[in-house]
Amino acid sequence: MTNKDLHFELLGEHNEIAVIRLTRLTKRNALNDGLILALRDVFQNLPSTVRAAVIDGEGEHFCAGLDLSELSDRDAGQGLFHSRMWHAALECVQYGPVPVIAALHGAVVGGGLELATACHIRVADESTFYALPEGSRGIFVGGGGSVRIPRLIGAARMTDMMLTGRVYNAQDGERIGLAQYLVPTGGAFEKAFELAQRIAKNAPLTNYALTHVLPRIAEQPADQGFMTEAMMAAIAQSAPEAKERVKAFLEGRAAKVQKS
Ligand code: 1HE
Repeated sequence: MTNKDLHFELLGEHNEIAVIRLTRLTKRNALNDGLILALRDVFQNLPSTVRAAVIDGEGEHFCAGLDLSELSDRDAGQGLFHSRMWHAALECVQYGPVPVIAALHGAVVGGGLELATACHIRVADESTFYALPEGSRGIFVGGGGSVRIPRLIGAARMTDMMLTGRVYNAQDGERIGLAQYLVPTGGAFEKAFELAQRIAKNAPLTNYALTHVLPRIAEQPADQGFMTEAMMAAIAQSAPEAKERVKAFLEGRAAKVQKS
C-alpha cells in the first residue's frame, strides 16, 4: 500500500473513514502507473473497520489526469494493457467494499475526471474545472471515461468536451451532473468528510446494494431490473440490522426525516 505519491489515513472514532490523498503535488497529481496501481492496492486492502472513503488531492488541483510523460514509447498492445490496468484499478474504486466520495478542486481533467467518475459522490468546490484534453493531445480516454462520463452527462456533452476542448466551471459542472454537491472554495474535503460520516452510519448491506446492485439494475432491461430490485429488497429486509433499525423507528428511538 506504500507509494510516496499516495497518502492513506484512517479517521473517525472507529477508524471507519479512509482518506486517500493524491500527493504528487509537483506534477499536479498526474497519475503515473505506480499511482494507479497504488490506488488499486488501497481499495483492494481497505481495513474491515472502513465504512466509507474520501479521495482528494493535495495542492491547487485534484488531478491533472494521465501522466503524459509515460505515453511516449508505448506500442498498440502496451496501450491496450495500460488502459485495462486503469480499468481494473478504477473498478476497485467503484466496486470496492465501501462508498467513495471524491473531494474536487482545481483541475479535474482527463484521467482525473475518469477517477472522479469512478467514485459514487462528487463534491466540488468553486475552484473546480472539468475538461477532457485527450482530444487536443491526439489520444482518447482510456480509464473508463467513455463508459462512465456519458452515463452522468450524456454522450453529446462528452463529445463536445473532447471535440472542442470545452472546459466546464464548477457551477456548470454541478448543473450538468458532474458533481452532486457544490461548496465554497476550500470546502470540498470538509463536506466530503461530513457525507462520509453520514454514509458510515448506514447499514453496510444497504450501502453495498447502492454501490454494487443499483448500477447493475440501471443497466438492465426494466423487467430484469424489477426482479433484481425485489431480490435485493428481500435480502436487505431480512438482515437483523434492518429489523432493528425499523423497530427503533417504530418505537420512536430513531431520527425522523428532517426538512433541509
Ligand atoms: C504533468 C501533467 C500531466 C501537469 N502529465 N506532467 N492531462 C492533461 O492534458 C492536463 C495537463 N496539465 C495541465 O493542463 C496543467 O498542468 C494544469 C491545468 C493541470 C495545472 O496547471 P499549472 O499551471 O498549475 O501547472 P503546470 O505548470 O502546467 O504543471 C506543473 C508540472 O506538472 C509541470 O512539470 P514541470 O516539470 O515543468 O514542473 C507539468 O509538465 C506537470 N504536469 N500535468 C505529466 N498530465 C487513462 S487515459 C487518460 C488520458 C488523460 O488523462 S489525457 C489528459 C492529460
